[in-house]
Amino acid sequence: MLRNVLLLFIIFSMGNAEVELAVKCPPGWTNFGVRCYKYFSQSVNWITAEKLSNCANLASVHSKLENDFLLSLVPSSTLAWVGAHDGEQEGQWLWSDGIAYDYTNWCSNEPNNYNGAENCLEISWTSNHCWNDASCLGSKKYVCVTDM
Ligand SMILES: [Ca+2]
Ligand SMILES: [Ca+2]
Repeated sequence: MLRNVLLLFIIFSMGNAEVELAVKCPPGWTNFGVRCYKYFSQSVNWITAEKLSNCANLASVHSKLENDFLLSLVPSSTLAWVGAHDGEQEGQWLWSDGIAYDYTNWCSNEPNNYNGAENCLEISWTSNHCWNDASCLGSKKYVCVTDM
């Protein structure tokens, strides 16, 4: 009996822990998995977005589910920066938050490094809402990620 009560207590405690995790995103940020995300509607170039103090990192994307989640934060027909760039070496894409580059959703014929000068990743391009490499100097809205 005592063992069962203990077990129930442990399960109940774990349940509470999950609830607590889910509400730990800062105000205005949305939880997905174990991280928090926020769409910012001012338009800035990629490096400005990445360095803004209210943006821990531009978001990284690691699954279709996460990609769909990010798109749900961005108004339709709105381009938004996320954190991948190939500025160090052409074609070698990295996420600014250091997490492995293990998923892509490029539009067909992208990334094309147009004019030899497209090193930053924008999402929600074309009606397919896929990825495009764009000039990092362009001003766009952006999505950030932070740990809980
Ligand atoms: Ca490039
Ligand atoms: Ca492109």
